[in-house]
Amino acid sequence: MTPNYFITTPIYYVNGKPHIGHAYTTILADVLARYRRLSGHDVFFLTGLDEHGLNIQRTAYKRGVTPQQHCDEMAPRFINLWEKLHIKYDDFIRTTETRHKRVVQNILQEVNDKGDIYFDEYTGLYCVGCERFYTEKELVDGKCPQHNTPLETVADKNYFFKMSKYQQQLIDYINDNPDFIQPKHRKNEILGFLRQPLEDLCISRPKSRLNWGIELPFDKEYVTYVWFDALINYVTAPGYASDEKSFKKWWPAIHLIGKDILMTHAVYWPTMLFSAGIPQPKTIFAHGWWLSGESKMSKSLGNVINPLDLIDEYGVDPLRYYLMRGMVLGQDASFTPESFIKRYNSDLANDFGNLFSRISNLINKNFGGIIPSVENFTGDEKKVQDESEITIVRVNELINEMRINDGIEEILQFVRSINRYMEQQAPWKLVKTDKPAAERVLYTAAEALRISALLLHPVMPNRTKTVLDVLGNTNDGLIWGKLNTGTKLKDHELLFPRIKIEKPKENEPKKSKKPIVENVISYEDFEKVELKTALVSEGERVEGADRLLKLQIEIGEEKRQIVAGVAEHYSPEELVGKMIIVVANLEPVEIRGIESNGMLLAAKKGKELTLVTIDSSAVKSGMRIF
Ligand code: ME8
Repeated sequence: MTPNYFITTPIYYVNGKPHIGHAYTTILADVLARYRRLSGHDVFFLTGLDEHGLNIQRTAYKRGVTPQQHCDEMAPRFINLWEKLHIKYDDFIRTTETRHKRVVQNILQEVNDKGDIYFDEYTGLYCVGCERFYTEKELVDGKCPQHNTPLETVADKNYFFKMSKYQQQLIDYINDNPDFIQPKHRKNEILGFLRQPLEDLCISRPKSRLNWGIELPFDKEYVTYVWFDALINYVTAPGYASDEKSFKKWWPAIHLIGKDILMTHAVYWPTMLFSAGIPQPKTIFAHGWWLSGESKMSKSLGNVINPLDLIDEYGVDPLRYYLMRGMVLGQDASFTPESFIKRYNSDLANDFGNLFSRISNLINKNFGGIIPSVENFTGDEKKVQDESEITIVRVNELINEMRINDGIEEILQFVRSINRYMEQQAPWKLVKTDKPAAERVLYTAAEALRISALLLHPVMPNRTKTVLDVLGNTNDGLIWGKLNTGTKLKDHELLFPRIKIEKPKENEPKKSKKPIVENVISYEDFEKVELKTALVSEGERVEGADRLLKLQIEIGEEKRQIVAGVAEHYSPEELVGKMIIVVANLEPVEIRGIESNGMLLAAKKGKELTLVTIDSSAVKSGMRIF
């Protein structure tokens, strides 16, 4: 029977563009899924989007669109990025889909029928970024430990899930199943947390506060808390409560997550499953973060190169390779463009790419491009074969242990050993003195190259396919001796052209290494911003929006309309006649269905806000600010 393998990524919030963090976890899941397919597993790889909650509702309203419109506009951005990154998922779930809403309501009803839900009053500190409550003890300097932002005090009557009831059961389960939470230090973190009494979980939001969610099946005035909704995606997709056979085939899953969402996955989710009578996931694996300096990359791209931008210059596969080779799973890793180029040049251009070019050049030059067939092998060739077989077993073990970076290094060691074998045997000399020996060496090197390409295929599906296509052999498996002799090599381009590192010119100003402030931008970037003086000619409040004013402004001869969030600080009358400063070259946007063509400058501290105005008769509207 084919073994089954069900792997999931978190479902991502659609309140912003997909970023490197999203890309990392999804590539990781894709690589693991591909390795499993390679070793004969039947694989179900699930990813998707988390579309409900306060954050999404606020983002949508800020943009002047409905939450559903917002989600529908964002979903293709993720889908397109996954296509670009060669992500081969089996299902893409969106929590606004009917199939998911049904399962969430079904589970809520079951948990309620079991007596695990009650109604109560609650006041708590809520982080909208994390979409969860924090206790005072969890805060760092009174702020959210993940986002370093102040929390909102929320006081409501709400429904609660009796999470505390399952505390001991969860502790026992974690202790009895050592692979349940991985890596080990994350398991210890959760067990440490569970030494304190576990609180119950607030699982509803009154519609008066938030209506963008799944309605509770037992109270129409409330929607489901976004995490209670989102986690259930993992059972909706394989067919819980809709396709029993499929659910039985795939569940339990391996959940890949970032360390930022360990608590929700390793405490909320298992207790929900206990209550609903659903078996636990096989493993919850929390990886570390990609950092730039000290900060989490997904939050701090202001001052660094976005790794996703490297794709256009160097291709998808080198980025996938770098991300997989560069992170020890479970620990944080640091991204720098320099380390990317170094890794690319050494592993891909020098080792793997060079081996491929050498073999194909020599076969083309000396054997008319035909892979030679060989009968009598010597001990040297046998050694390469043995090494290849050991590598296959070792890589498989390392992938099973979630040591992907070590697995890749193992393959590269093998590639380097073939390069050494080529150096020692020097087939370019042998062709002149002992043609059968040259054939033997080139056959062996080409076969070892085919095995390496197959082993690297899950990490770099595109470029390794080129190698396999050139060798005329795409999927004959990881068995030595399957190389198609007699095949004519196909033409190909250089697989990984070396990246030239340009040295700064003598008299070019040197960039200071460490920015003095975060989110540093270059002078060129600043120069793109057109700041201009503008005269406010008319103003009125925006109906139904407490914070917005609609202003007519004059920038020199040009008349424009802007919508500004200053109504809590200025009346429209106060602004008419004022000379303000606006960003004049911003793309127009619609706010609450009203076009806004620019942004005004204001100074803000806490709740205080003051417009930047100019009080000089020498300044006319439409002047450029430098
Ligand atoms: O938390 N390095 O969604 P999200 C590595 N919707 N991975 C990173 C990262 C970084 N710098 N930044 C983010 C949510 N990630 C919820 C999940 S699941 C039922 C609901 C990755 O859009 C990492 O996997 O904030 C993290 O867990 C995920 O992005 C968070 O994505």
